[in-house]
Amino acid sequence: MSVVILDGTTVRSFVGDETAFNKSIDGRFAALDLNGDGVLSRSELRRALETFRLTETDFGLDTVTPSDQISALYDSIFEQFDIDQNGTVDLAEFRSEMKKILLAIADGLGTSPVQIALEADEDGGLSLLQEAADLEASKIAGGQRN
Ligand SMILES: [Ca+2]
Ligand SMILES: [Ca+2]
Repeated sequence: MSVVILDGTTVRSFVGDETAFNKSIDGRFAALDLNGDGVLSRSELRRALETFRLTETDFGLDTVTPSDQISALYDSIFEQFDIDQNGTVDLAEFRSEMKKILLAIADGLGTSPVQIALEADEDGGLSLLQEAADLEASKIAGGQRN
């Protein structure tokens, strides 16, 4: 498990740093676009979500989540991303939704630094929070990134 410590300001400055943010989002999008057609299909996004979250640790070893519940969850996440509801998620939609998610997280965090366990991810955004924390750390460290 990975833990990041950050507050809303850290997240906002990451989202507000358009170069860093878009680079991060674009790289993620390209990695998710397995067939390289420039959009994310339902199955590509699902695969991404399976990578990011919904691992056994999310639910605990004793809990088995019915697969139809997981499918319903994937569908609702996909529909959230697919803003124009044309059945695919393009880069603009992906950027827009990730930005919304991160700003919502920033609002939730406020100004008090908190520890966040990455496995608690509810929306695919926490790996980006890791990058936000790294960006902040790199500024503090004078440009050095780990
Ligand atoms: Ca694709
Ligand atoms: Ca779309």
